[in-house]
This record gives sequence, C-alpha cells and structure tokens, in this order.
Amino acid sequence: MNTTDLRHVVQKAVETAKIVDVHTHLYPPCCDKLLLRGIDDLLTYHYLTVETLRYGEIGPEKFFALPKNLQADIIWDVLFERRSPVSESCRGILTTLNSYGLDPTSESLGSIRTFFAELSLDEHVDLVLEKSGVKSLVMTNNPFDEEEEPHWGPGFIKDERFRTALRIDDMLNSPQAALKKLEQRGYNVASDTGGLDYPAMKKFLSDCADRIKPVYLAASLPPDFDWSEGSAGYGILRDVVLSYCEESGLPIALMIGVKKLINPVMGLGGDGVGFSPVEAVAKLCLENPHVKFLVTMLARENQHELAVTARKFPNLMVFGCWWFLNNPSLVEEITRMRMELLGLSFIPQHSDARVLDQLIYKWKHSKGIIADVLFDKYEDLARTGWQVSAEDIARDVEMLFSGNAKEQIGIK
Ligand code: FIX
Ligand code: ZN
Repeated sequence: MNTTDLRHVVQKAVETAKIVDVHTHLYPPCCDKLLLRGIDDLLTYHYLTVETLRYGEIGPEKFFALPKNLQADIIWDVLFERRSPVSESCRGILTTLNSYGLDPTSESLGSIRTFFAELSLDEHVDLVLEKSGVKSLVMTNNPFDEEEEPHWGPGFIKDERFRTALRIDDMLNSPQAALKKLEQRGYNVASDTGGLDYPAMKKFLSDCADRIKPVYLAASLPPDFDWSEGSAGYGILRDVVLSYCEESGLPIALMIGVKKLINPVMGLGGDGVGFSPVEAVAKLCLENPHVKFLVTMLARENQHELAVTARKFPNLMVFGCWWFLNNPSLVEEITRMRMELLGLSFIPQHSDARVLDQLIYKWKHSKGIIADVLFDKYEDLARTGWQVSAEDIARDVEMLFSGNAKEQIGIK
C-alpha cells in the first residue's frame, strides 16, 4: 500500500471506528435535566468558566451568581467575540457547532439556542451518539449523589448505550463522612470492637451493584495516594473495595493525581494537578494479581513511568489522556509514547464528557491525533518491509477504540 493509500485507509478506519467511551459524566435520557446538553451547558463547562474568569472582567462570586444563560453570554463575549478562541475547550465548541452545520460567525447565540431547543432529549442523544461514533459510554455514578441516586431504578439501566460505574471516592477519600451516610442508610458499619465493619461496607457495594449493574468500580485519588499500611482509606480499599472486586470480578478504575479545590471559589473548575508516586500503582497490581486495574493519571510527568509499569503488569490497563492532558500536544506525545511502549495494549482515550454534545468534539479531536500516530507507526513498519493490510488496520483500530475497553469492562 503506498503512502497516500495508507493514509486514506487509516483515516477512514479511524473516522468510522465505533467507540466505547470508558469514562464520562453523562446520564441516560431517563434522568432528563441531569443530562447536560446544548449551547449554554457547553459554554458554561468548567473548563471554559475558569478560562473566562482569568481575564478578571468579572469576579467568580458575581459570575456564578448569574443565571446560566447570562454566564454563557459572558463566556461567549470574552472568549469568542473579543478574542480568538484558540484554547482546546473553545475550539471544541466550534467543532461541535460546525458538526451541526451551525456557523457561529454568522449566527447569533440566540439562533444557536433555538436550534438546540428544537431537539427533544431522545433525538439529541441519538444525534450525538451517531455523530460522535460513540456506541456505548460509561457514566460516573456516585451512590452519595443526592440528585442522581433517586434515579437508580430499572429505567436507569435500560438504555444499553449508557453503562454504569460505581464511583466510590467518598469511601476512600473521606471515609468517616461516607460511613455516616452508610449508617443513615441502615448499614451498621461500626463493628462492636470499635473498628470498621468491613462486611457491612461490602454489602453496601454489592447492594449498589445490584441496583445499577456497574461495569467497574471507580475512584479519583489525590497525588499523595500511597498504597501503604496506615495510609488514608488503605484498609477500606484493601479489605472492602479490592476484596469486593476480586469476589465480583469487577475491575476498578483509579484516576490519580487530582488536587481537589486548590481554588474553591472556582467550583468544579477549582481542581488542580499533582505528581503522584506510580510505585503505589505497581504495588497495588503486584499485591492484587486477580484484580483488573484501569488506571489513568493526571500529571504529564507520570505518563512515562505509568506506561513502563503497565509493561510489567498484565492486570494494569492504562487509559485516556485525562482532563488537563486532553490537549492535542499532550494527546499526541502520550499516545506515541504508549504505542511505542505498549503496542496496542492500552485504551488511548476517554472523553470525560459532562455535556452530551462534547462527545462530538472530544472524539473528533482525539481521533485525528490517534490516526496520525497510527499512520506514522505503519510507515515505520513499511520501512522495515512489513506491509499492513486494510484488514490489519481495521483490526488494530477496533482494539484501540472499543475492543480493549470491551474486554476490560466485560461488555459485548
Ligand atoms: O474525577 C473525575 O471524574 C474528573 O474527570 C472530574 O472531576 C473533572 O471535573 C472533569 O470532568 C475532567 O474532565
Ligand atoms: Zn471525570
């Protein structure tokens, strides 16, 4: 296959690849308003609010006190009308609008709002999943989320495109507060010896799993996460969570390196990033050989050691270019490095979408970069005399965008 044909075949295979998105903050249509969608939710995404507030034209308190549509007006004015929208989050808005055939240079925010208002929730979900190529996605389902948990009925899991993940940050990062909530729900978590009643806590996990059928358990952990005796949450992670994962066969997704609320006034946008010892991941994988770990880390400086660690542990699947890493320059750097170290045995991306429409741009942008990396790797192979066929390319692309994920989280 010559270079021109190779590039065409790779681009086509990637463009048409169906996606299993292993981490999002979306909700199924039955959750109605919980599922964020449309231009005002896109513009008031926390990535864009903090970018707007950097210009200091309005203070955070005053800004967040405004209704969502006025916040969106300000963001549009500051980041798009009076400056070129060169950031990745801004470009994402334009890619998304463009995919709907909307031209923001000629249409007003008002007419764009009208476009979205005319989409019913079900139509909107179908349209975005079709445009983005996402066949199924995994949500973030926190049993302590008072808004979401009441939706956890049979309707919550009937749409196969929306799979669940049991998010247990609270149990690991603020165990005392979590235990209080468990007691309020009738779980007697304090053993009579004054310690923690681990079986009662495991029962809580199993009861939650019975309700939402998660494909994995998940937790985001701080940079100082350290898998060592006596560290915060160590006992619960070892004797409740990992023990439950081993018994149930459910993987655990660990998202490591977030410094929660380094600037609280920014709300969801107030989190920061910190370097984290990858050794903790290696120890976890070594001491729990029968548990499947999906791991992503937030610091750019952690990526190489994480990929090297994954070479040592078949029960460690590295996934995504998370959050502050989901920028073209870093997605390319990290994907190249992972492919050179791990071949095709990693999950290159997840969207982390919080707004339905974001699936379109987050995947379009990532697919473009992953296609370029793959093309270069095939070119490198051709220079050794190894020719890939169109079938080889289709097989490899399927692994990266859905096959590896399906195998990890046990979906068809
Ligand atoms: O912990 C997480 O799931 C993070 O992805 C979120 O807390 C974060 O706000 C986010 O959406 C990043 O993209
Ligand atoms: Zn997330």
